[in-house]
Amino acid sequence: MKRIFIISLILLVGAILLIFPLIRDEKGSIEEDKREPAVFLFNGPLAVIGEEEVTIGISVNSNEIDRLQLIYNDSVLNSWLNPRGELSFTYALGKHGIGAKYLSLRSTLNSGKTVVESRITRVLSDITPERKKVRILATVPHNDSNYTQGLEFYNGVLYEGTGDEGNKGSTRLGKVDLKTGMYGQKVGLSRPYFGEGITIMNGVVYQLTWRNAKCFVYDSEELQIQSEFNYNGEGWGLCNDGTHLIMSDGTERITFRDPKTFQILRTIEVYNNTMPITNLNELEYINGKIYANIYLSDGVVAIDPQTGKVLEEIDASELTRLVLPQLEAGEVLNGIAYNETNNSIYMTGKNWPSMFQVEFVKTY
Ligand SMILES: [Ca+2]
Repeated sequence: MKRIFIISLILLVGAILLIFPLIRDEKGSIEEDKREPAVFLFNGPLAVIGEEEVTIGISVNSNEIDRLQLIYNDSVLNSWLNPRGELSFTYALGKHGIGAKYLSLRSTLNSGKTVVESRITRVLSDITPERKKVRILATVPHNDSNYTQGLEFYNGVLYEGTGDEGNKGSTRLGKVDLKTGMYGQKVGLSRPYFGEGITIMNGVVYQLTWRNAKCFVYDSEELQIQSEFNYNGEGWGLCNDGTHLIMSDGTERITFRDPKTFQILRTIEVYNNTMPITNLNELEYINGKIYANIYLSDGVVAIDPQTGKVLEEIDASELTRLVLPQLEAGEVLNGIAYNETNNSIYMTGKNWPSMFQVEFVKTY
């Protein structure tokens, strides 16, 4: 019994001696990693408004830095050689546009090793959006089995594209009779395609799909498929400014694309003066502004196409209230179409029985 006890004791001491250096090593290495050669003096992400100047504080923890660079996305804002102690740099980050960017410290050590410390920075819009609401000018029928994803006029004719609600192969694209709300000429996409936003430009209809990463291209007269494009990510809303296709993907980002190749030409991030506006859905280009339905809300935002700043926030809850008793879950406001031949705006929602001619008026 005594021998067993002694053997156990020896094994225990042996195990402790074996494990202890491992624990010590692990702790030592963690502490070493924590000590970055240079760090920002603010915690968490940084938020700034528009082109206000912000002072960025930096603490240098190492005497071994040959060169320290302050980098904002791809731009080097400042460099220091053999930096010591605390540093600061004052700059208007909004000069590079609004949205989420990376602010980084790149330390190049005397040994040649490079260490990078990054923080997310959000530059918010410096514009307080104008508050507006809808005023109803007329009510017309809408086909309540149309799960509306795209709505746009072309040469005075209303085109509507739908999604495949319930995975039944019910994606449609067609021309709508405003008097009845029903399709005249129409075509369909079979499963697995789930139709999303549509836009019409130079005699061509573009129809996005939700998660199929494919845009179908039809001629606007006969609605025959001519070609298709592939893209990355989800497809939500689509409109055009007469030159470029403008696309949303459910985030706060909007991409401008070449109508001939579907390649991305530029991107904007949509912000108001407090936050990014995500869930951007069906789109419409009206007199130099992009109007976007915000998915699962009664809100529409008007966006500056150059900067991504929100110019107007429009409350369309009056429309939802009028159709609410007949709605099921998910049958939300979605669809803005501008008829430039008579300067009228129409709005509807998914499976809504009505479509409304509206104007946007200031809220006092
Ligand atoms: Ca539209």
